[in-house]
Amino acid sequence: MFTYAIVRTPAATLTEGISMANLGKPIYPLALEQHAAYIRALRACGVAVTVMEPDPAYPDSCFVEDAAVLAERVAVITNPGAESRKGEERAVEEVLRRFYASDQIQHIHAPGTLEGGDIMRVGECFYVGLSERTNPEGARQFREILREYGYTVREVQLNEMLHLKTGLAYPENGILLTAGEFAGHPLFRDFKTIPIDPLDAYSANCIWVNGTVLVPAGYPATTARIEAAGLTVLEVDTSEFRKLDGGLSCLSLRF
Ligand code: CIR
Repeated sequence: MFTYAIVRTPAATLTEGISMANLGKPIYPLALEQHAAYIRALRACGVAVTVMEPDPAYPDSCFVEDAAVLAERVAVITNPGAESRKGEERAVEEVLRRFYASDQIQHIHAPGTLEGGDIMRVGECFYVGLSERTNPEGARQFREILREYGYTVREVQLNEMLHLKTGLAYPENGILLTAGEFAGHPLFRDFKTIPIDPLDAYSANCIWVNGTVLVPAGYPATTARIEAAGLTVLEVDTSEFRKLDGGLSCLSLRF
């Protein structure tokens, strides 16, 4: 269960964020509205939300998930792989110092790079995607840190997706949502897999929050499949974040 979440209000420079989506620029006032609704959804799931101030120097900084990886016993501050995002992690670390003791805070150091979107937790195991943003050295450091705190790590090579959780979500209960290059992946054959339609691939990025699965609004087939698996769904509109390849998981750190 999660007690806390950290989010960061999008800055007006959000419109300059990194994007491969080809969906145009986000509409800033609408992004702010959607962000506020996202916070309400987290609170409705029973977590206390810390809202960080926006930082216009970092257009992508509302995607706080990439700046840290959190577990009960350790917080790993990342070194983002995208040049324009390096440094976002410092403000996130400051906030995390309210929740974690100094000896529970560890760092990924250059030349290692790692972004939280490449980490998917399943119980005591953390899957780490090797992507354009997370390099083998970052994954190696992550493995060493996690081992020290009693967790295990498994690596997954990415070939197409931005981040591991761009195409995968674990809504607990042994269930895995899979899209794109992860559909039928041998590493995940022991899960009860819910395949996401290729045209709805964006909606694979869902989050489990204390018994409720937050699903992006506008993907009825995905919602129906998750509900058919016996899970409770809450839809949240993230259309403006999608324009920057950002989804539900990217917008918060949950712990
Ligand atoms: C980026 O390219 O870094 C941002 N525009 C989107 C980050 C999405 N984060 C995530 O999937 N964890």
